[in-house]
Amino acid sequence: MNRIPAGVTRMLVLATLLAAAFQPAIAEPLQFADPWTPEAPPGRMMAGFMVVNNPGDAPVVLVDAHSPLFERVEIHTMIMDDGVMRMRRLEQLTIEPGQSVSLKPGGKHLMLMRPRESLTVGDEIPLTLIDSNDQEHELVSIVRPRATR
Ligand SMILES: [Cu+2]
Repeated sequence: MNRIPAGVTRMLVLATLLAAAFQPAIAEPLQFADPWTPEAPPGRMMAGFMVVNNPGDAPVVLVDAHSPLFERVEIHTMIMDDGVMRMRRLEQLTIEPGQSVSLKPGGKHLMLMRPRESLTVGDEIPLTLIDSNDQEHELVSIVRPRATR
């Protein structure tokens, strides 16, 4: 019968507790409701719309995005400039804990630039959003007819 000395058991428990304490804080993954992309003529840039929810208890700061189907993906917002709405790149998009941010036509959006292939209604666009902790958040946006929303 093998018996583990009490001292060893205590050390194992301590090691386990220490390992847990020094785990880097991993934010809960973001949730994406209804990601969609309006159809666009071939070769044109496209947009990504959705509601991003942060179910965790720490803010998530999105800093970058990419997709295998586009050469470049940026996070954009709309600003009023001399009476004209213009798009501007956002370096950071913060989703506060327990909160949602809507990416929608006329507002914040993902800008899907320089498509690598033609996409039509029903196609799926894999997207990866990267936060300030280098964590990746995956989603799939569905191409829909432009007029339905
Ligand atoms: Cu844009």
